[in-house]
Amino acid sequence: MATDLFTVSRLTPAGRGAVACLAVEGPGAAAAVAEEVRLARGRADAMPLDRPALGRFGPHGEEVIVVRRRDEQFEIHCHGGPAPIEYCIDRLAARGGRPIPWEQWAAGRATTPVQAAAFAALSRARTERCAAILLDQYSGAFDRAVERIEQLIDEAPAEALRLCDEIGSRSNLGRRLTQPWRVALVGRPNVGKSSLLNALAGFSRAIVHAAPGTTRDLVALETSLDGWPIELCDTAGLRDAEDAVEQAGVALAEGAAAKADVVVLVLDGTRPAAFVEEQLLHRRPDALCAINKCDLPPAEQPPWTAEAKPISVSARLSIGLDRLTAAIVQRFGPFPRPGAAVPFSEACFEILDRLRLRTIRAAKARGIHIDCFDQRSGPP
Ligand SMILES: Nc1nc2c(ncn2[C@@H]2O[C@H](COP(=O)(O)OP(=O)(O)OP(=O)(O)O)[C@@H](O)[C@H]2O)c(=O)[nH]1
Ligand SMILES: [Mg+2]
Repeated sequence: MATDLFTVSRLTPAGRGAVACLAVEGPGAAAAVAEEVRLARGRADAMPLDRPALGRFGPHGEEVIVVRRRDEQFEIHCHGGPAPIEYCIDRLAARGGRPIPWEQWAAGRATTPVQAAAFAALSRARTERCAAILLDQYSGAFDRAVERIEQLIDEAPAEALRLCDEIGSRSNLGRRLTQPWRVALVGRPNVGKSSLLNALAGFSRAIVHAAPGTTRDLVALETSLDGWPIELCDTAGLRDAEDAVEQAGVALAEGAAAKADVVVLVLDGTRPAAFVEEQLLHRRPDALCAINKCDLPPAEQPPWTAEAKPISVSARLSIGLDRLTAAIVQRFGPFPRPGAAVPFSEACFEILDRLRLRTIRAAKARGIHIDCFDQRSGPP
């Protein structure tokens, strides 16, 4: 039986990519590659480093490019479809290679677990802005901050705790580097929620119609606003519906509003405020209010109360969308300065929690009073 000598990892996504890259590394890699690949000239276990060579893999003669990176470290570039990839991996596995996921391959090269996690997260970054923040963490921003806090725990626990809190305040933002922020558009029927979704997205995704009650289901799309990944969700108009399907739609709308990071209550500027809108604001006092149809003459009593600072928009004419976008993005919190530590994974959150707890204990042991603790860490 073949023994576990080296690892084989597919570094490129599955699917019909033009070329797939396999990393073959560890004791026995050179011998296995030499057995499987016939090069145009010479043998793979005698190849010079970093010189790509054309070859044929296995009895089927899959056309490959082989690069030797170190003595026992190879890259094999084969066709990107699932069949050639599986063929190459299976044959190397039969020679003792252990297939591992690319995340594990990456973790083996990282200097810290946070760096490995940042590398994996980078592949799931939704926008350039998210990737830049994750790249900072990959380059050590979070690890350096942890080191600094550890230095401060005994000599300056209050400062250590302040740093924990400062970094912890970016946790939600950190979670959204690989998952979009959820923004829900809610409001009465016919106020223009679907029109606003389409206007913000820049294309027609949801049906718009003059008849109230047009949208019944949730209509979600992924987009980016000001460089942040957003899941924008259009919902059924809130009203006491008689029809069962519409009632189900209203229940879904309420669920979407409850789960959203930002709720945009869309109002119709040509009609006075309604009870259902006040109710929603009561439940989500943090909702942003967008008064739509500002291209039409306003109602005598605009649907508004002064405290909520409504934003006038026209979905039809794309007026006020920049202001609305800015207000939505502002709800995500301050953008971290370049190089700032941002916790982005459960492991980061746990590290922060542990540091916090250690700081509080250290302060207590030295009789230093620190008067703050949060729910994650619990009381000292
Ligand atoms: N003048 C004007 N009309 C608008 C504007 N936005 C939407 N409308 C019109 O308002 C009507 C309803 O628009 P929708 O976007 O379907 O409204 P909705 O809130 O999604 O409605 P429901 O799905 O029924 O809840 C349509 O006739 C739109 O053309 C706007 O900014 N200005
Ligand atoms: Mg609609």
